[in-house]
Amino acid sequence: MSISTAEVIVTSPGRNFVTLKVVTSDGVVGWGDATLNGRELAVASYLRDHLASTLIGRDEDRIEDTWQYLYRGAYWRRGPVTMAAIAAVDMALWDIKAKKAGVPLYQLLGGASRDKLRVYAHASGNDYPALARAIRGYVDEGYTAVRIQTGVPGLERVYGVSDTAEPGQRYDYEPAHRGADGGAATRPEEEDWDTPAYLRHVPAIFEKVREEFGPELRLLHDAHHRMSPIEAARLAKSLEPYDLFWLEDVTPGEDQEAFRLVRQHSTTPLATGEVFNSVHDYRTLITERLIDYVRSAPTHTGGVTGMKKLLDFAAIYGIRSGIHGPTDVSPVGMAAALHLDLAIHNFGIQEYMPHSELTLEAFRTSYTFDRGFLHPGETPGLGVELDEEVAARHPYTAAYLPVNRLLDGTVHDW
Ligand code: CS2
Ligand code: MG
Repeated sequence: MSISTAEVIVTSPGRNFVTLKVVTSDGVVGWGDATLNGRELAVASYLRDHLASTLIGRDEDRIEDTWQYLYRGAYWRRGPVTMAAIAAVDMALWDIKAKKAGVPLYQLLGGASRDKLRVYAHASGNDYPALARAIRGYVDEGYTAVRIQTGVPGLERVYGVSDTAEPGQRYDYEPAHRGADGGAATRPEEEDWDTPAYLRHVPAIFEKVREEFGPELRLLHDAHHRMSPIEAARLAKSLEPYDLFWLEDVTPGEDQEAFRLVRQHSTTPLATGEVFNSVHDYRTLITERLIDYVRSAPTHTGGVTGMKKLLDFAAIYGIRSGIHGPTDVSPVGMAAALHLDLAIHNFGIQEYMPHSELTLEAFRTSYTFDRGFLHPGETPGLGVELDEEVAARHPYTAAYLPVNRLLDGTVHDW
């Protein structure tokens, strides 16, 4: 048997997704996610114009060989566009292999290492009362882990903080923005940032959260790469009394050595890697045990095959998974994460930002959520199918993540 067609579908049911549909000569369909937020069409072109024709006629069962062919064989290695394109092919081939075997993908990855997957929710609020309401909503739904993002006095808007953080409306938070009328954006919006104000405010918020919600709730925080190493060290140290599950992306990730300084000053667990795309991005961080959780997603790291390499490498050093699960990873990519989460030994936690109803009308999923835990389900393959008719009704609409500037106008990390 061999691959007959490889088609790229770009659709926007609520937000943009790039999906690869691979069909074999005997009619088995595999789906892959290649969504790269704000750069979707670059990956779609990489797949359509450079990879699709090389897939036709290949043996769909040779997943590792195909991965190496696309990675090693391309000469130009790594990078988010390349690795998202490889990810889509890889996921589709695993989907096909598991469908042919008649088993959910996690069975091919070694079977279940646990019964269910602890997830963390996103709670945010511009002020403490709004934040507390959002946390309470999640606790009432049974969540045992919550990411806390807060507005900062003096800043109009802070990335990751929803304007509508009331229970029931909180899923509205979406990091990429279309144009003012809901049409195509022509350029990213810009947001202000002030590190000293943030560093002063955040510990006080965590003190209140611990006071109100007690010691057991797992608390996480995402610093979104905004600090210098010494500022990051100060934040990690100042949050120690509040016993975080993790502090994420304290400083820009490509400077791996910077984490040494943070580590020297604090025992707050550290997570990073959502913008990484290869195991090599983590070498220093993992071998020197500078972090506690790897944040890559299958969609951005060469699929199931790329993630297995990373997760096994991390496991040797006792480092656990915390796979990136924002709404800009499609339900196909989310399912790939869940099958890996269930199978690996070094699972830590899974990020869960539920997709909108419109997105879930286009992508039919079989993963299930129950009181703070997810399970990938027992449907053969990944367990997600794209309804192409629904997809066709929602064409691509340009949307961008914001750009971040300091109060004096300097472009800043984020
Ligand atoms: C965030 C994301 O989920 C997270 O931890 O950092 O919202 C991230 O900013 C987006 O996925 C960017 O596309
Ligand atoms: Mg993050």
